[in-house]
Amino acid sequence: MISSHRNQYRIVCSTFIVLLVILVSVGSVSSYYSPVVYEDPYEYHTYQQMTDELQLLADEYPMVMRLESLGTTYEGRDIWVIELSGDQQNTSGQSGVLFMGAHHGNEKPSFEILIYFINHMVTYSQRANTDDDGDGLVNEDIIDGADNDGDGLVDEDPSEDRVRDVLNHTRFYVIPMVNPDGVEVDSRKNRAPNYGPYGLSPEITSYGVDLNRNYGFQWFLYYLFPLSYHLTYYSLDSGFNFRGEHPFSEEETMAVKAFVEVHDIDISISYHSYGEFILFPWTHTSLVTPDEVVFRSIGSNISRINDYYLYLGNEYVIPRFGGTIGTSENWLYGEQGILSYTIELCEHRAPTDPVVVEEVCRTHVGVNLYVAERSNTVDVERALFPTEVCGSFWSRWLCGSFGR
Ligand SMILES: [Ca+2]
Ligand SMILES: [Ca+2]
Ligand SMILES: [Ca+2]
Ligand SMILES: [Ca+2]
Ligand SMILES: [Zn+2]
Repeated sequence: MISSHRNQYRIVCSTFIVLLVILVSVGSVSSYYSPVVYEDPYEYHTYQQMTDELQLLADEYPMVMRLESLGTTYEGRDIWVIELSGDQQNTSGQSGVLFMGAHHGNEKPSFEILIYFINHMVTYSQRANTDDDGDGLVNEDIIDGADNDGDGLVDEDPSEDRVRDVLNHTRFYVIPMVNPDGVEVDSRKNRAPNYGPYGLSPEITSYGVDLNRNYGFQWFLYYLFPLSYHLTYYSLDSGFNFRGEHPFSEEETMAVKAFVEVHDIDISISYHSYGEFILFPWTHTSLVTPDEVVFRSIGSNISRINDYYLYLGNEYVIPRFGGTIGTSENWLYGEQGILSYTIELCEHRAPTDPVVVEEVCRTHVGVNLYVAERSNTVDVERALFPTEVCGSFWSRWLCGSFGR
């Protein structure tokens, strides 16, 4: 009896050990073969990494790309502008588009998608039509947000010819980091010192201006309607949204202004994060602009590509008086007549999932290409479809010469 008990005990023990060994080996085998579940967080470019990369690309692709500095920031960094065109000599007969990122330095996807875009444009412009996904078809699924060939993958075989064609008809100006000082320290504002709300203090009171409140368009409305336009809030120099001492008080906004004033630009997009929505003027009133029809048409097509929400001018969460003064969008349209959009990328300010970042980058190559194609015809469209703006007395006050 004793020995049979012992035998049973041995059998149970050895079975247990065998099971344990099987479990451990299966476990290790399966973890060896299973796809990697955890990925390292996405690493956004630093200012220096971007600068190095842009310089390399400009050296490698001089036939389509030029790199220039618009000037330097308070901390001495160059504000880079990249010009992309199929014809570097001749600018006549081409339309122009402007893309900007990182007015707010902590909104990383806004510059990342533009660095990706520049890479895409230069490499695709220089190579033969390629079957990118290796399915035997060439360029069957261009970047337009749709699965054109119905294989379950979206935008997997972008067209090289499309890039060449766009570059022959359009001149691109890309300012990936308007606010490199802010990017460097992950700050919304730039890094210049403030001397009180109006620059009257003898000592430094705080640092940084919200560059997307510093553009000069209809600032007098702050004083006419101080409560509606939250004068005290936007003039608090230590605040998150400080507008600056006066319009264009900052190196960065001055640099953008000087550049825009001497270039022909038809459409612009200023990228921010986050929220997944699209805005167009006005940002300081719910009145619509004389270009509402064209604004809506382009905006809804952008929305079809990136699946973001398009806010219509007259449904803004903005009362007729009130909203935001000093945005790039308002100045680009109101003073320069450029069809200007703001796109808030992503569900989070700086997503860390590489798959999410890759997708937003790729999708916005499609948005940028679409806008460039459309820029070839907007002059004619704007003349054909003017919008009658109601309330002309107030619109003239609120919107300057554009409030026809
Ligand atoms: Ca291709
Ligand atoms: Ca293919
Ligand atoms: Ca597909
Ligand atoms: Ca597609
Ligand atoms: Zn922003």
